[in-house]
Amino acid sequence: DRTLLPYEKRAELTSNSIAKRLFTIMATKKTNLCLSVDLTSSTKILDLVQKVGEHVCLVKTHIDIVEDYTDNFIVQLKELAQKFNFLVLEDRKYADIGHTVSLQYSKGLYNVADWADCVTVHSLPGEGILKALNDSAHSSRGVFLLAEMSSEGNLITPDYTEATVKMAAKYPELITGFVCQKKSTFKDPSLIQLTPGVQLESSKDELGQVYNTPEKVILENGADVIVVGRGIVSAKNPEAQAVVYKDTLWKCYTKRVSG
Ligand code: 5FU
Repeated sequence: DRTLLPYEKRAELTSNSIAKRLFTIMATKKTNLCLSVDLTSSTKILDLVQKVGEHVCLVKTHIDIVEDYTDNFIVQLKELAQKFNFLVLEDRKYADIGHTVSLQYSKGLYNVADWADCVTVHSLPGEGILKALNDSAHSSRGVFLLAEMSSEGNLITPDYTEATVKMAAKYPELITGFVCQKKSTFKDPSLIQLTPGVQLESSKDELGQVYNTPEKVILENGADVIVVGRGIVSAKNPEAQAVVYKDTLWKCYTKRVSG
């Protein structure tokens, strides 16, 4: 059972450098919280990250929703990443043919390859998408492959999930882990389960997002890194709420690994 091993042990098993760093950061900072900073203003993002940086292992961006993007925004975000020791995940969910994805990844306005430690990728187009990223990403980069989604009625089937996990096994140096919802989705303890759709109370939003509790996703469903967006971002006091999430999530993890 991959989920019973502590993060520091799993860090020793990784083939991907970002998975190793992320496991190590979680063990050192004692946090498995990933903040999804889904805000559209760069100053608001930087203000929030300045406040919660010490409590997170990973900051997840959707860079294409930022209305005032500049290269300086990235410089400042990366300075905060250095200062607080967290990694940056651009949740781009690439889903095109390999050639196009290699351009989307390393060209254009955002030049994601330049700054994102890791990115999210759909397996839908087939292996070419991973070949493309393997060729264009340098060695300290990683990919979270989407094996399942949190949203209601999504079209991913068990066969699709299984084929996705098989595809990932061909690119051990590239793959950091899976975006998924279930413990049974994969077995390899060197890979990281990134699970979104988490709030303190189970609920739904009005557009199909489904929320499970920290206890459920960590103790039953095998989540290693837990993505929280609006649970923190929309709170009255995001900083205080980040601490609540961090403590709750870490308690579930320690319970899990202490058997
Ligand atoms: F791959 C996925 C998924 O299956 N569900 C998600 O919710 C990604 N996400 C992202 O996590 C989504 O794009 C948001 O950025 C974030 C969840 O935000 P929330 O505010 O906690 O619902």
